Amino acid sequence: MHSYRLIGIVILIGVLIGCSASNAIPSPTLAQGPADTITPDLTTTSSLVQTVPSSLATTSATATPSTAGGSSIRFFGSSTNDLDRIKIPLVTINSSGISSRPVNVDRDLTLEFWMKANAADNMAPACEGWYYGNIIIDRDIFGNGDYGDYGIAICDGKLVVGFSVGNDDRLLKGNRTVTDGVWHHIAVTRANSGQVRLFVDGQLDAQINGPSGRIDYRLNRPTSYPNSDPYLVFGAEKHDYPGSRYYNGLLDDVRISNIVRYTGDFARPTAPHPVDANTVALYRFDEGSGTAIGDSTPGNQSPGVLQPRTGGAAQHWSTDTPFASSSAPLTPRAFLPMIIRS
Ligand SMILES: [Ca+2]
Ligand SMILES: [Ca+2]
Repeated sequence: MHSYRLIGIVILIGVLIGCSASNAIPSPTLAQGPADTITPDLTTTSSLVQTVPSSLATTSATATPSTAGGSSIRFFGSSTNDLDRIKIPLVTINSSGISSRPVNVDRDLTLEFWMKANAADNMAPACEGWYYGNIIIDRDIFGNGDYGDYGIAICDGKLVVGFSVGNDDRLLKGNRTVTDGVWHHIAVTRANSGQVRLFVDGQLDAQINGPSGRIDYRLNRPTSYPNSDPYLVFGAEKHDYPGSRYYNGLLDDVRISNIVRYTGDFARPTAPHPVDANTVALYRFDEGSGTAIGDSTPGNQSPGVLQPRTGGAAQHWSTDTPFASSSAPLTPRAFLPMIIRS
């Protein structure tokens, strides 16, 4: 019964296409049909994302990691309970006491990474604090910044970058929309003088005078949040503060440096970030599986851990990278078949 109806529809469409082509008669019905499926309503797509996460997992899990193109990390933006994120300890505790890992940068700093995300998956509105956005990088400590804390998030489709020293909390607001479903190279520089600059694809996007002075995590500081405060976190609000928003998208090749690398526009990189003397941590995310996150600087001194959301680690690995874009789609295109079917 169903197949007969389907065949009938196919024949009908075929006839209509045939008529349209041979007689050049405009067909409003046909013209509107495909257009609706090509440009799905973002709100509708977003609701579909919530209901069919398994298809995303399949896309990532079945992709074969390529040694040539490497891999990136996929965050899903919804999990709490310390999941769906990467955690990198800022300090080491051993028999000789507590010490900083190299990633615990104290003064001049450059954070660079590649991101790919869609607007419908990162809906935080314009904000006056990075902690209200869809958080990509979180080096917060609960409450005031003490020596210092900082974070990078998406608000209204643009990046925001916040630095706090003591109770001096300042926010840089980006201008360019980055949630357009393509890879962007992001660089944030912060000088000990307080100057903060944001570069999108090598172009200066915004700058502010932030608070000056050291911004590292203070060793031996007391904390009620030992499982989140002394960590650098990717893809989540590290404290799972109620109402927080999380980054939903891809992240790759995060390089952290102890200098201000850029003071003006630069050419968008065409290859993964190299390691040099000022690179204090580099996360290539080329492992392709599992939960260990290596630091590609000599000695792997600031490694991290992927905390998968429900469903396991495989769904977090993607072969879609800035340098070898694969067919693995982000969310909207992934759900076209569902929209057509309905
Ligand atoms: Ca804080
Ligand atoms: Ca990579």
